Amino acid sequence: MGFKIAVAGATGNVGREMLNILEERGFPADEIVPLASRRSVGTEVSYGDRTLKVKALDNYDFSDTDICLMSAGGNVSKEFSPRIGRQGCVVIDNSSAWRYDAEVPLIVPEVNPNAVDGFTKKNIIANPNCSTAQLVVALKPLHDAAGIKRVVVATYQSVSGAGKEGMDELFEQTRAVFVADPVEAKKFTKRIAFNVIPHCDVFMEDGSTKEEWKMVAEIKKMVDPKIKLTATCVRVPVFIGHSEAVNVEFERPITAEEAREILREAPGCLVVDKHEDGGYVTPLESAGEDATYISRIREDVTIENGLSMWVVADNLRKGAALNAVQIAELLIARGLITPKKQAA
Ligand code: 11C
Repeated sequence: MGFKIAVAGATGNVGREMLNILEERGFPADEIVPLASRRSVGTEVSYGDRTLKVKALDNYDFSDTDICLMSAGGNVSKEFSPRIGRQGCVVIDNSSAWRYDAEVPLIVPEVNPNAVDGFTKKNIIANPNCSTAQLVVALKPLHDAAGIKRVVVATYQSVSGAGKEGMDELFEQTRAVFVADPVEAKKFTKRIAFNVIPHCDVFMEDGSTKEEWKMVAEIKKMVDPKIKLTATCVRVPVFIGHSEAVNVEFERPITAEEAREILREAPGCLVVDKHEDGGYVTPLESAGEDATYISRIREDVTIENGLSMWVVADNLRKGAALNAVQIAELLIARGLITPKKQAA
C-alpha cells in the first residue's frame, strides 16, 4: 500500500516539476492529487503519461492524505499549512513562510537529514530558498573538512525563480526587442531581457534584499550559526538554473585539489572543473538535472585559507521540487511516516 500525496500549487513552475519528479523517481504513491486555487480547478496537469485534473485547495480534506508538497506561495502556506498539519498530513513547504520557525525543520537531505526528527511539532517541514539549497550542498562537505568562517557570494538567478510570470516576461521582452515593439516591465522592476538586475525579493531596512537575508539566515540554521555570509543576489536573463560565484574563508588550510576530491565524493555534488575552454558548467546545462555542479575551484591567495568556486543547479529541481521530494523520501527511509490507508 503506497502513500497519498497532494501537490498544492500544482499549476505553477515548481508544482509541475514536483509532479514530474515524483513520477521520474518512482515515488511510492498510490494516489496523487493536484491542488490549486479555485480559478485553476479543472486545469489538466501531467503526471508521467497520465493527465490529472486540478482540485481546489481551499476546501480540500487532508485527513486521508499522507504528505502535501506545498508550492503555493508564503501567504497561502501561512493560511493552510497549520490546518493541513493538524489533519495529520505532513506539509513539505517550498515558501519562506515557515523556514525560520524554531519548531519547523529546514532540510536539505544531503546536509542536515537528522534535523528532520522534530517535524511533528507542527507537521511542517520547510524547503530552503533555491539559492541556499545549492550553496549548502556544495559548502557543507567543505565545512566538515576545514570549517567555514566567512562566505562572500554573488548569485546569478534565472527568471524561473520568479515563477512562470518571470519566464513569460523574459520571453516577451526578448521578442519585443527583436521586433522593435515597446518593452514592458511588469514582474521585474527593470527590463530583464539583455540586462541584469541586482534585486531579488523585497528590500530590507539595512539596504539588503530579502533574498540576500534568506541566504544568511538559512545557512546558519542548516549548517552552522557561526558561519558569516554576505550575498549580492542578481537576476539574469536565463530561463532555468541559478549560478553562484562563491568565495570562502576557512578556519583551516584546504587546497583546491583537496576541495575537488571532497566534493567528488559528496552527495548531490558533481565536480566539472577542467582548466580549459568550456571545462565548467553553465545554467543551461544544469536545467533538467538533479546535481549541484561545482566548477572553477581555485585557491584565493588574497586571504588565509581561501577558495573560490562556481556553483550551478536547476533552481526548480534541487532548489525546490527535487529537494521537497527528497525530504518526503527521507521521512519514508527513516520510518517516520507510514501510509494512513495501511494504518487504517
Ligand atoms: C528567486 N530564490 O529566484 C527565489 C525564488 O524564498 O522560496 C524562491 C523564493 C523563496 O527569485
